[in-house]
Amino acid sequence: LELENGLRRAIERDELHLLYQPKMDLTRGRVVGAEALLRWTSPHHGAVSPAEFVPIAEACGLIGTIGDWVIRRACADIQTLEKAGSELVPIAVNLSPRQFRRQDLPGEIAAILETYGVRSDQLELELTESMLVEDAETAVAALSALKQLGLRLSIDDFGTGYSSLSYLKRFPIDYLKIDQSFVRDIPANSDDMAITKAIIAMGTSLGLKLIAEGVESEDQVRFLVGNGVLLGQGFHYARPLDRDTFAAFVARAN
Ligand code: G
Ligand code: G
Ligand code: MN
Ligand code: NA
Repeated sequence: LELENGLRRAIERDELHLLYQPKMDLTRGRVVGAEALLRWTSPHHGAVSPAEFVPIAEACGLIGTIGDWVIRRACADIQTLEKAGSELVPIAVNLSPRQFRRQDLPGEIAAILETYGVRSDQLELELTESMLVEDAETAVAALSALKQLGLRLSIDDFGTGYSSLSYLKRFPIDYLKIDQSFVRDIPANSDDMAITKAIIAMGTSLGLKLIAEGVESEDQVRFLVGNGVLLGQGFHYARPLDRDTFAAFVARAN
């Protein structure tokens, strides 16, 4: 409850911010995008992880406000980077389950894009697999509306949510993000390598682009590239960076 009250004031007190983790082309070392990651620095609790406060925000009804703030801030940052003459790459924001279920989400996002003069293909949405499996029919319709806006769509944490293959085929998505739990113990864990290969085979056969999360070593890069994964993100390349440090990273890499 204390966290909940703190969270209620977090936006007006300017305690939220976004960091950007580069998404890399593994073979060329170029930045092809970024994932926006929400951070809350509470004066009472210090740094609180979104893994902890997003579920609280969902439960107490604050997620609408916070989710809107994230999309707004990401678009404002894209506008700032464009004005500064930086090379633009698509920026991905994570959606929470309740945010995704809102009927007016496409309209809301369209209005924000318009406000900041951001093209729809510069914004990407990351949805977790578990958000899509509960009610796959409704998910197909909701995804289609977002896709029609021209947004890029990714399935995050892929491999952890038990998607049925028949639905995966019908989701109008662009990228599968291989969950970092499978990447972490490559090359030591042969089960994880087998699972990763199976995910790659499935994604490829469905015409999806694959991106690996949690890439921390050169060995992992070699395994991934050797098996056809051309994109990745992780501490091997960069931690989540503030906007201007991210822009400097892009300028250096690209
Ligand atoms: O960046 P970090 O490892 O602390 O993220 C922890 C979890 O919080 C991850 O699952 C990530 O997807 C999620 N997360 C980060 N930023 C956001 C956000 O803006 N919205 C939502 N819904 N989840 C986020
Ligand atoms: O659920 P999602 O994939 O959105 O979670 C992203 C989270 O993963 C972020 O909190 C980010 O800080 C974290 N992360 C990003 N790269 C790495 C990495 O290479 N290793 C680890 N352990 N975590 C990472
Ligand atoms: Mn994500
Ligand atoms: Na993930």
